[in-house]
Amino acid sequence: MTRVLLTGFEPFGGESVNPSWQAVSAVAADPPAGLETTAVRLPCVFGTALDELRAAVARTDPDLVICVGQAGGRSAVTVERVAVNIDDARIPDNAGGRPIDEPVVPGGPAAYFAPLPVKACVAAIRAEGIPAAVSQTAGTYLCNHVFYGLAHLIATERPTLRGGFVHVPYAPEQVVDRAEPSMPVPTVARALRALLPAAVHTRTDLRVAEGATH
Ligand code: PCA
Repeated sequence: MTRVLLTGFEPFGGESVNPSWQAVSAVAADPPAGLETTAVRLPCVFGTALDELRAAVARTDPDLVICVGQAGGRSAVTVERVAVNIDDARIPDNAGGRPIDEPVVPGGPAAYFAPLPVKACVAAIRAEGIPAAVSQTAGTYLCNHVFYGLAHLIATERPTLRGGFVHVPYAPEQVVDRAEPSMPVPTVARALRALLPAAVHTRTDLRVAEGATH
């Protein structure tokens, strides 16, 4: 049995829900065949979020870790390509912390590519009829923080682990009074269910153009 750890985040920035947690808990309750899936909710707090991720990895000893976060304003499920070694918080975290231009890991490399076949993951989601794309930046807030910390853990301590980060749009209930894109949480959960087997089984990523011109 392949063990999968999924993480989502608690709400932040004045929202009362976070679709990342709603979606990963739905997937863990009804996982794809052959995958033993655990979902963990991370706090939206610098440092603590990474401590809790590391503890969850130690506890569940997974083969694959997919961390998920809300990216308000995006219209597709996006699989992140690169994590950067910087915390630069535009808004305070849920404990009031607001690092500016601090490294996630002092002395760590500037960036890591996701140890994940990102293009095959995107293709698997699209095959379900759900909009998906490769993203070239996970930002510089909590999601990048956790993504970089995961990539660093894999690079330095767990070379056989695969892992990556997926950003998801707002849930419709978050944007009823705003002209912002959204995606129903059951659709996001379906996208994640499609991504997991591709992430586990793809050995060589697809060689298709998914770059950006800006
Ligand atoms: N999204 C934020 C942090 C938590 C979340 O769900 C981000 O993109 O950094």
